[in-house]
Amino acid sequence: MKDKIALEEHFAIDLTIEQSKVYAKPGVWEKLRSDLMDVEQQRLERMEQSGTAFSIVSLNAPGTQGIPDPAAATHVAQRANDTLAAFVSRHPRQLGGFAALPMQDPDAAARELQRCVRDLGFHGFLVNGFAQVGDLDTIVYYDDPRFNEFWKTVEDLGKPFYLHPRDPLPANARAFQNFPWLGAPTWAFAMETSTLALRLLTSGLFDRHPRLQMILGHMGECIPFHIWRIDHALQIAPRGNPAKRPVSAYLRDNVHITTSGVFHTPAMLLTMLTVGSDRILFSVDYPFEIHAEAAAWFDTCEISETDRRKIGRDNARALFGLL
Ligand code: GRE
Ligand code: ZN
Repeated sequence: MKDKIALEEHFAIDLTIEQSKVYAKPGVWEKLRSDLMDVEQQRLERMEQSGTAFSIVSLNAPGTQGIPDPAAATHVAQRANDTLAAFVSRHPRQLGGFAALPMQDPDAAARELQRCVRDLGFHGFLVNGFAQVGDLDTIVYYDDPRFNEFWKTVEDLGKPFYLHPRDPLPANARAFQNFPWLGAPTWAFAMETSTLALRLLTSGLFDRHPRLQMILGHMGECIPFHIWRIDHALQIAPRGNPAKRPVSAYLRDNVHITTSGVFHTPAMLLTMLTVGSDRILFSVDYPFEIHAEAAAWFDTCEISETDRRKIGRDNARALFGLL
């Protein structure tokens, strides 16, 4: 398929690039580093070679969510967004942007989102798991009441947000101690991100703001596989769950799921059977994953050509209002 749209595609700036070093295998950091810093050269060539016509680009993780000082996080977010906007303005037919936001300061985050959408033409924002605020050991989750006005701004702007993984803090990850190979994309990203997505989905956020649209990567971070059990358990024992509807109902109305980093047909079919092909979108997760591998799988996997068009391109066009 020649004209795919991909939307979990990362870049870095000088102020955030070092955050990704821990994720590079020995000997390949220089390559990952240059692939993250490059937006206009190899990235565009690799897109072209594998039939991705358009990428929505976002800052590397944990990005501004890993910068505890609110003023510093705001500064880095603005720098990243201005840098990305310059790339987009030079390649408007191939590149779009998701904003990085200083979630340490909800008012500043709302203002930066408005600037990015209204002035820079961005398609929404990407936020990583949780934000450290004040110091490295203090965490805020986005269901916190301090974000009430922020979420209202997001809904009013009418743009989706991408909830992207980051590793849990070591204090919240004792089961991973001495097993670093189970961290990051192996397992910790999905466990952490699915938990945080379920916090948002059961917090009442989507009852208060029914037009909000959340995007999850990695084939839904295991939630589609587990959705029957989640609904069933909450029905038998709600234990104070404030959400008005079953989680599966929000999954159908408020969630989109991308193929980033999961190039596996059984997982795709399960996700299609669970949420339908209208809510699934192609993505790569470049440069942590490569376009060639994503395309080799997606372009030939055993789904109908109708579904391939929707997932590869048309659903993203509809969600973001692209031409
Ligand atoms: C990502 O941002 O998607 C990512 C990382 C580190 C390792 C793998 C990965 O930040 O997919
Ligand atoms: Zn990613």
